[in-house]
Amino acid sequence: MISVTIPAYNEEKTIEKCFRRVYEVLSSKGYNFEVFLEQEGSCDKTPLIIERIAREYESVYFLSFSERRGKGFGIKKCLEKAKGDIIVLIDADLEYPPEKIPEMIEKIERGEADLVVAQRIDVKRSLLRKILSSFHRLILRVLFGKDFLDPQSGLKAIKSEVIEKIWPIESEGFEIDAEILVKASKKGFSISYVPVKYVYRGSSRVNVLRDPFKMLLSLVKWRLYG
Ligand SMILES: Nc1nc2c(ncn2[C@@H]2O[C@H](COP(=O)(O)OP(=O)(O)O)[C@@H](O)[C@H]2O)c(=O)[nH]1
Ligand SMILES: [Mg+2]
Repeated sequence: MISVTIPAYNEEKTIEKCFRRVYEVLSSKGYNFEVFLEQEGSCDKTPLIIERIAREYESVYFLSFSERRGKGFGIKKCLEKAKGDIIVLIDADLEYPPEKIPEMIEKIERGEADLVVAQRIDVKRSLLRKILSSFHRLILRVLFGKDFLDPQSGLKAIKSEVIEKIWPIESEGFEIDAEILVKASKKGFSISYVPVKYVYRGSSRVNVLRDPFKMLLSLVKWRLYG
């Protein structure tokens, strides 16, 4: 069983397309799967769309909260309910191709990794985002002695055992991606990467002043206190 979690904030333009592509690719491979569509505080049609989709499909659930708390909060709410042996996290904005998911799942099924990260290649982003993400990767290497090739990637497949062993996850915001990698790696789980073509949509909700600072503080805290 595969559990897919799709956290969203104001994603009315892409959430349905993203869901349909996830659904198509997993159905076509014959997987037994469930999907969690989650949103908080969206002021567009995202809440209505996810509710409608969940009514339409079996094993598709929606989680909706009125106040925005963050991507990490959303993912954790889905993880609390997920029953799968493998958990897939994918952003709702279609920057990552859902068609890559089976290859990632198969790597885990073949025992080649406990956690598979979609590594973005040829990334077209603003210079500031590029600098920030290189800096983030460098800090991770300095603090944890390991090079996580794409720590902020929004597409991952994770053995559920990994989540059980690193639970409770504390991050409410974008720090959740690094938290999962750092804590999984500290517990000795293996991480592997598959290259993906990333389509930058230019509509990031990352606040380039506040979020990198929060991420840095979290990294220092995990280094000091585990
Ligand atoms: N649940 C939830 N999801 C969020 C929030 N902020 C962003 N997201 C979702 O998290 C994913 C990644 O966010 P995005 O802004 O695209 O970040 P980036 O791609 O890393 O620049 C997307 O699916 C967003 O809709 C939030 O506050 N709550
Ligand atoms: Mg994005």
